[in-house]
Amino acid sequence: MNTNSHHEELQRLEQEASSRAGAVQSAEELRRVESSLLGKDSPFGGLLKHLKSLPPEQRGAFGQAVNGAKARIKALLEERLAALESAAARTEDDAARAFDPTLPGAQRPLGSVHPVTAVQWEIERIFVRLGFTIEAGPEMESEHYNFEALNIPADHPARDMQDTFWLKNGKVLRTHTSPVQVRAMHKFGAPLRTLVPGRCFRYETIDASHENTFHQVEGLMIDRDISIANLIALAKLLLSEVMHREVELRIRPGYFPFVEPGIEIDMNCQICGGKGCPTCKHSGWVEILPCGMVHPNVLRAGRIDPEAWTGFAFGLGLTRLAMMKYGIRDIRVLNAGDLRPLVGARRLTGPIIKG
Ligand code: FA5
Repeated sequence: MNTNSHHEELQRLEQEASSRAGAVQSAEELRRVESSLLGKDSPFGGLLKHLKSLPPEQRGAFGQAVNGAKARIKALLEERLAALESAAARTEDDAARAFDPTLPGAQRPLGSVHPVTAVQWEIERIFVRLGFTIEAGPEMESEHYNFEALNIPADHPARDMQDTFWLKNGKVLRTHTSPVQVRAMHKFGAPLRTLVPGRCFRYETIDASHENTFHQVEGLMIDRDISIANLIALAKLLLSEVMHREVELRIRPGYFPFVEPGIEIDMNCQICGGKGCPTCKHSGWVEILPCGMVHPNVLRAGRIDPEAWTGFAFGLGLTRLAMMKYGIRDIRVLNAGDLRPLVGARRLTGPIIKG
């Protein structure tokens, strides 16, 4: 190659630099172009070798041409870098201007637990604090545990107190959580403190306060010298803690074959404040906590000596308590699968209006 063609090569390099620099879109890409055009392995290396082979009188002019071309390419790349940087700054600026802090934030709907589950967890926390274990039992239950072990033999009229779903295999859908009383006695013996939240089933006519599928929480405490006073104190603590306020209780005699004596603890209706509404059947009171002292026959069925141990049991209407707590007027809402009334449910926080 002669000196003329080397001058052409310099021109070609400048043109290449100009078109490649124009095409790059980032500073990083530009650095790669710079190193391929001006770096160690660039065509300028070959041109410098040629410089050495020239006669001394031509070296000065050719050296100046090479350095001039290099300087122009460098300037061109720097200019392109400045342009890229200011374009990036403009994009950031535009993005910052596009954010309007006065607009309301995006609404992200949050899920929550079902009201019955929320109350169940709250009750579990209270009883775990008091040393109770949490147990579960089968929803498809034997006639033995659902009735016989609870002092309700086949011919006992109390079988009609709870309308039962009988299954083809001779078992029942448990009508209450009480069968787990005897199951827990078999498992743990005495002394015993256990809590059993669970689903129950009854062949009922459905209305605002009756479902065929609902939840109860069974409580059972067996020890030396347990009395009905312990039971009433615990009932008051439980209902007041769940409602986050002092509740009014009404205590009246109740009959259940598996307790003696049996009592019914009612709570003043938190929906109408005791004035009377469809939820409390216009009585101002809601049946919430039937209970009593465990019948000796039930202790015997659980292989516990009734001469040595006494105990109390209760069967809290968990679904009804959740309705009271969240102001849900109709029990059917809880199983209907429509989330809107449940999301709208709020704990009642107003003062209790005495009935
Ligand atoms: C019983 O089920 C007894 N096993 C409770 C018990 C346990 C008594 C231990 C003594 C000792 P009862 O049938 O009353 O009792 O039901 C208990 C509670 O469950 C009621 O007070 C009520 O709050 C709730 N309940 C009963 N039937 C329904 C229903 N169909 N829908 C919603 N809740 C119900």
